Amino acid sequence: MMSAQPKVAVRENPASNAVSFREQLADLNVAPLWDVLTGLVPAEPRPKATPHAWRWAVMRDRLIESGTVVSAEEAERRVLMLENPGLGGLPNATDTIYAGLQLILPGEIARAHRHTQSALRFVLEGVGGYTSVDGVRTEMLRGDFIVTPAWTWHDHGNDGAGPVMWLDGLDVPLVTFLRAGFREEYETATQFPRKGDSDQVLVRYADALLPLESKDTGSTSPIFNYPYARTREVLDELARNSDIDACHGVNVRYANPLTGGWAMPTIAASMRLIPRGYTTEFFQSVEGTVLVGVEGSPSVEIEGVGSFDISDNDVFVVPGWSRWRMSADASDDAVLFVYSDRPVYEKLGLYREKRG
Ligand code: GTQ
Repeated sequence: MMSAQPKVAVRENPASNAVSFREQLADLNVAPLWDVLTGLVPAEPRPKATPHAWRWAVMRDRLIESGTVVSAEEAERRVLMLENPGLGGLPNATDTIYAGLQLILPGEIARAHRHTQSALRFVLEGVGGYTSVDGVRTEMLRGDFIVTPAWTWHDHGNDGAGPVMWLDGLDVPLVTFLRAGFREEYETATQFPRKGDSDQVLVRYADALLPLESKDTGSTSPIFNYPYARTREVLDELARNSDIDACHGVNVRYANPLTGGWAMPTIAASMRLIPRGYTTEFFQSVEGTVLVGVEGSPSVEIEGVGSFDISDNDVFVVPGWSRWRMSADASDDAVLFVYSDRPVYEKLGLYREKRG
């Protein structure tokens, strides 16, 4: 849209009147690009997030304590958000991804709602937890990767005897940036009627048995629980029988069986096995990455920063465009869960990586 304003030729004259000129501009809600050009259009990305580890040994106690501070019913979702120290109090773990630790106690229900943000759950601890997605229920066991697609009804509960805790990964910062957030409450705390169990979903889609007339290429995988027991078995098999990826170790990515693409439209998730004594090559990519320790004693080295030892259920953030590599100590294979918003970059033609 062209404005009807006359075009004024502005000649910069810093010596005499640059300050007042800037003041005039500010009054007009405009600003000179030449002050900020190299920041606005940088030579390479400069994420604000810093490398950071949230230690399970510390976080677990605080999460359990949160159970005495607020009930799941009061909180709707009892979550401690992981705020990257480089981001000045934003509820983001990387510059562009949200992560939180959620607790649900025996007998509690986190009531049903839906929102346009997509969520993943990576289960850290506990037995008896479940989540329902559009009426289909799945149990939550440690290491399971669970998807809550955008705008699907979901409630969580705990039929067990102890606390259940997991990591939430959401595309909240992206949806906030795009001003595309919507949320609705379900009429009741849990969803009725129940429409079956995730096992049936898994059997059908994981065995590539699709309806004859299905044209569904849903942007989110119809499989919404990828159980750790199966993932671990596949990693073991790959470790025995295939070449290791120099940067990613033995790896599997969680795929949408309808498309072969990522399981979620905005988030890429994968599991890595680093054989004992192995160190990967350096890897660098634009997106920030969240890692969770699952087994063994991996460490992550970020070039120019240092090495971080990762214990079980520690959550670690590698900022975008860092050069980083993983290693496993000499005594145990290490397993790490990894997620990022790589699909967003890919879809926009912004994805870049460097190996080695
Ligand atoms: O479980 O639905 O960490 O709506 C943040 C927002 C979890 C959830 C979060 C949510 C949820």
